[in-house]
Amino acid sequence: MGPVWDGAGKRLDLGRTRVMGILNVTPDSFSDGGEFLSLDRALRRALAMVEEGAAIIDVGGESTRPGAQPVPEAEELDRVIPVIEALAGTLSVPISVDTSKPGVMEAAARAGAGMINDVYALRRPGAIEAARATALPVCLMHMQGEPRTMQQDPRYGDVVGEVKRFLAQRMKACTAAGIPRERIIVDPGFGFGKTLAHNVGLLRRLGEFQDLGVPVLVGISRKSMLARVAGAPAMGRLYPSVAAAVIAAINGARIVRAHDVGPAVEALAMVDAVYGD
Ligand code: 7PM
Repeated sequence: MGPVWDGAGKRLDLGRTRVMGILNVTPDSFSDGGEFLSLDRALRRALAMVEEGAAIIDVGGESTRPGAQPVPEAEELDRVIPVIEALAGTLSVPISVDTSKPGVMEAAARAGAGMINDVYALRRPGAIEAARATALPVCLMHMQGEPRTMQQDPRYGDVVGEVKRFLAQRMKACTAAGIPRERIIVDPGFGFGKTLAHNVGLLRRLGEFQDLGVPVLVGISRKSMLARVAGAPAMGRLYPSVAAAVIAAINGARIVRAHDVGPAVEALAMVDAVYGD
């Protein structure tokens, strides 16, 4: 699997599993205190994650939590673009933008983003064209339904087969629209329209996603499935998050999305020492 390059020329080497640090710029995470204080806090948080070993920072301004309401484009732009601009000029690592909106993709690319992370897998009208125009790598994530209702009775016949088929279809739509497969990353979308059994099945059989022939990204950090397995865990779901990251890496994930970057980086160093080449 070749390395993925970002548009701003910052390299992301996927020769071993890398950690993507999560930077939420939603009002619930960086609330009031004024515009500049929240920008400063976001910058400091991103720098801390890079110091802990993050190879990429994922900036998101639209909460996709189950039951969440959509955010208007103007508000999402106001949240993420100043942060991306500041990070792009400061950080040594590429910046990913977590968005489904074509206008945000284009503005983020102009502001220096190096990757597009879309939980809708570029299904929104105009998203494929916008992503293609940026020439940036894209992460296509699987989701059944939409955030507001996706956790109301999700069903699959064969969850792994269906998620793989969806991702293969989205890859095909992307290549047909002019996004080369060298620029595509796929993600089974843990927690997005899935029961605990679906999530566990996906993690158990994550290795089967290698068949798609592109890097696999996994986001499990702090998700509710961990609490349901570990039972009101101590340390805010940290230990089950790290365990899930290790399982994902052993099963071929090239990028692990994490809130707690340092612990994930240290754990993945063990995976690399034992299983890496
Ligand atoms: C509440 C619940 C807030 C869940 C935020 C979330 C993924 C992602 C998210 C993922 C990719 C979170 C999620 N999850 N992008 N964005 N893969 N590619 O845990 O699993 O941050 S939002």
